[in-house]
Amino acid sequence: MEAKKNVKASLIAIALTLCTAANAEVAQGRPNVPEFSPAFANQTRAPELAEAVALKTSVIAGGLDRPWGVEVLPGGGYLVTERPGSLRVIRPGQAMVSVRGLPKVAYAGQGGLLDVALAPDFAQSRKIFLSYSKPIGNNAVTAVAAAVLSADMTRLISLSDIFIQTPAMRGGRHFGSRVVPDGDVIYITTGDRGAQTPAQDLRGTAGKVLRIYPDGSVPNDNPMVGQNDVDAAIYSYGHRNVQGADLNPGTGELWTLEHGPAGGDELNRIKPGANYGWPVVSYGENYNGSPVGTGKTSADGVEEPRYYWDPVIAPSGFAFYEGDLFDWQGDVIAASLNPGGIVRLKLNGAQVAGEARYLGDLGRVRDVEIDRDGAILLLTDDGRLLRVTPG
Ligand SMILES: [Ca+2]
Repeated sequence: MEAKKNVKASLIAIALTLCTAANAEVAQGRPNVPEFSPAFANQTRAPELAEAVALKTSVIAGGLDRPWGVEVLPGGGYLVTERPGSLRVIRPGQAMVSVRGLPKVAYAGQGGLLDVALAPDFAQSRKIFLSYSKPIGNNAVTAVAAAVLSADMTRLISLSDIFIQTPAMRGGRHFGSRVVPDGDVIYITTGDRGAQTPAQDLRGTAGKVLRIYPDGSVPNDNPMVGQNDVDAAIYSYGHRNVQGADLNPGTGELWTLEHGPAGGDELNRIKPGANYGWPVVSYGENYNGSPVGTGKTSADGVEEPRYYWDPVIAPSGFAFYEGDLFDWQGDVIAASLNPGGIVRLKLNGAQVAGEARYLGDLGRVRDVEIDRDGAILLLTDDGRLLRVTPG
């Protein structure tokens, strides 16, 4: 009887251990701000996704100079930006082409040529969008140019700026940015230029998500149209430095990733007109250990991040997975600059259900895209364009 009881107790102990293991978070460092707690379950340190995954990486191209953004061409091949100011056409088995006619960029600090995006009708129009830090006197701004890529893909035609951030500021920090076309409109993400307060100033476009037409004009149904002393291109505000953005394939909504300070990287679901809190509230603290803003994580009228990281993953680009090679439909696949590799989040509606991290040995990953066959494309800071497939 006693022995039977002990067996039962052991089984319960084993079951509890398995339970604990199944609910354990991804291995990571101690939080910068241990006194902060999430606003809802799984807003941070969600259970580690348990399934065994083997990944194979293959190199499409190497020797790139600080690559930043990648797009898949509908006819095969890739467009890759290099932050010093080059746009490359990469086609397997062919020599890399450097596209002529690029805008002059302010290549300093985090600035330079940033994202590239294809217009939804690229196959017919050959229109592309480039975001970059634009020099204005001794200052710089985040700007977005539209251009037509010549049929032979050697030069840009009819290059013109369709967005120029205001105000122009000094320094090389926090330019964002990503460009996400969505039907007739495009979303542009920016950063606070390291100055914090511009993110809450609705007269300017630093620290915002913007929504404009491809000709630069503002849609009549933007959330702040008709308000005084407000830039009507603003779609959401209170962002620190947004370097990841994609459309959720399940809902069509824009989701973003932004860099926090020490702790407080955020995954956000973007709602029109909403305030995302920076620099009033944050799940992180300033690098010198002082509190951000009110020192609180939440405030009335501020949207909660759908997920946050402390310590940070330093997220750059991300893509929602859509494809047939992985059973990861609708998962967030994010580039991590630190600790590096990629971070996967499984969603359950607008909540995170689990987190996993892969390929940390790649070091700093700058952008993520999904290839035509469902492979995951990665750009690394050390100059490689990689394809990731099941191992
Ligand atoms: Ca926030």
